[in-house]
Amino acid sequence: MKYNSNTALSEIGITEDTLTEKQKNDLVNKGYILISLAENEWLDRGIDLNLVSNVTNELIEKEGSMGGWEAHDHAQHKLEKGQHPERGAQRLNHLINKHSCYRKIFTIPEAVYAAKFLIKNDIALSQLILRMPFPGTGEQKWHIDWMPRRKKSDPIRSVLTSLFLDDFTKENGATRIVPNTHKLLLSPEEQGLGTEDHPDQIYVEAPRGSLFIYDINLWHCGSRNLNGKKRRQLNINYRDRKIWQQINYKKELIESVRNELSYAELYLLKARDEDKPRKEFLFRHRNNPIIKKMFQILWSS
Ligand SMILES: O=C(O)CCC(=O)C(=O)O
Repeated sequence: MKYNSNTALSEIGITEDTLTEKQKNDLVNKGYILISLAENEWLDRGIDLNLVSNVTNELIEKEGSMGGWEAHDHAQHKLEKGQHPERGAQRLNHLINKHSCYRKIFTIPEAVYAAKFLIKNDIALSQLILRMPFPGTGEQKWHIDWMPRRKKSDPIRSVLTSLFLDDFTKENGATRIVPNTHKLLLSPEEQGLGTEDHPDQIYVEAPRGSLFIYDINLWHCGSRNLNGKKRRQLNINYRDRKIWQQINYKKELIESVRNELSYAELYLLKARDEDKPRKEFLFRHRNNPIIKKMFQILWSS
């Protein structure tokens, strides 16, 4: 039998019961769920939130404006000028290579199950990143993180889980969302929205240790960090396995990390010997209209 995402999930111990029926219904109908876990529950899962938090702070300190550039090769001119990839926010990327405290984060069962459940096709991790808005700034325009669906039958290509490393409040820049917008066939940009308030918006306020899982078609944006308190989230982004990964794990994973990962974990990173490497030239030119169109056709087959 062909090894696929179901095989990998089952080897990692992820079952149909990973999410409740209500959580599954909410993902489909509202476009998101929020799950809060206490510090000791994370420890039981082998994830030490204190360690993750401290290591993340050290990386922020070390990388500064260099942080997060791994996935933004198309805008290298900004890197040369010492700019952050996103003005107003600290980013870090490729965390799996950077410390062992992140290794269990990309296989958090709820994140992986929700991705497979919504995407339906085989999945792979696109990237595991940090985002932290800087004091007094960090607001984003309303957006979705993929091309808008055009037909009701178009598949969901991507699912995002944010693990909150700090309490998220309206004052420190919690994510804003508009529930139920994941089924719309227009992006917020196409509706003319910028950073303004939306009448149906809510702020995703939740304690440190929470998981916010959402369909990437849900209208969302980072809000301004008003009170300057830290607001760090780790974003675990799974995509349809056919689609580009932001990080080419097959190429980038360092040997010592690769040796520690199971076959199922390597499968989820698309980094097994038998996984095809990302085509770097095409990836770099993925926004070229001809290449974009070509891949849209390929992915829809
Ligand atoms: O950090 C947040 O609250 C949302 C970030 C986001 O949507 C993005 O960077 O695309």
